[in-house]
Amino acid sequence: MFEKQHLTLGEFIIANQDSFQYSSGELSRLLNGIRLAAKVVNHEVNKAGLVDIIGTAGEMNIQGENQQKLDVLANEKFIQTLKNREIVCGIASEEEDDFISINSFDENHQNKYIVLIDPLDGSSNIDVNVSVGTIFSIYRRVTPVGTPVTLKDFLQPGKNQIAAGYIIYGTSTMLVYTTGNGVNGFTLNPALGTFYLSHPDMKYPETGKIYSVNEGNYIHFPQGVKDYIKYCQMEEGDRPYTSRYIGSLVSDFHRNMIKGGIYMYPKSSVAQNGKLRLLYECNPMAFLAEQAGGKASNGFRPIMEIEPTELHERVPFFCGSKKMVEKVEEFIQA
Ligand code: AHM
Ligand code: MG
Repeated sequence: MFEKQHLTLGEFIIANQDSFQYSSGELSRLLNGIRLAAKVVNHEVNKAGLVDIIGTAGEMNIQGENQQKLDVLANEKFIQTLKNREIVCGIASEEEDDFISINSFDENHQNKYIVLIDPLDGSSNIDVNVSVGTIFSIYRRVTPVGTPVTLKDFLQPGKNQIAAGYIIYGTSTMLVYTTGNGVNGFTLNPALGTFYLSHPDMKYPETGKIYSVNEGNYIHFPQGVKDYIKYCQMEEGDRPYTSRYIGSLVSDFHRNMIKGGIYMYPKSSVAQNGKLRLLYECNPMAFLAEQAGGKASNGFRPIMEIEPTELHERVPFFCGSKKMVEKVEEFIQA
């Protein structure tokens, strides 16, 4: 047996393969593919300040936002790695208009997993040296194996997720993921290029003292959200809370999971469904949050119960320590 603190990510994946209900080694290969792509992207993100690689690529993505060069690169690296290793039958990316079908005309192609990915989230932070992240989400396809994937395979509710996780390119690079058996975090030793289990069985504190929201949008928020923000700022009991907002979902989520807190991206009078994407951002984070004892909601119902209707759909998002999410729901539903 390995000492827990000395386990590498590769060893951990193998060690846990058998505890996975549908174990066939396929998911392990897929997670190993993500591990490899994460290392490549980490290398690129880290040298961003050194070479002339930052700046916009001059293209707009499907969301109408300026794409940074590193987004494009991260997108390519993840897609390439997953394609080359022939471990998935389909990929959808926040940076691509449509999903990608892999080996769609090969009847012998037995792969049953699809991946949804936000290759580099929080990309407005890249050129100011602030942490960004990759978010991924894995499902089993619902259409028959050996046929081309269809939109139906991608439009599954979050509760169908098999695995989800993120990579945070921060002061250290970490990979945090769940396969439905709790959440484990691995830190990259850059000298060796190896991820080590550093945060076993991560748990959200039941409640916390941090709220994370873009308060610049306050005036546009629904009344319930405004009232909750005022509640956070009120001097009573353990309040006022601390406001912390990086503007990089992975980083804000990671801090709140460790310290206790809530992340909010509400709908507003200028953005009917908020900003975050259900499939690429909210569902994977919701799966991680619930596996860590936290909660994720659109203000009315659990994120993972929402039936998606389109690939790039957006939803209001409230995620964090259980008691805090329940409190904001109370305000929203009042
Ligand atoms: P992106 O996918 O274009 O990077 O946008 C997602 C990011 C999140 O990481 C972050 O929490 C949010 O957008 C910040 O948005 P805002 O600047 O509106 O507060
Ligand atoms: Mg994003």
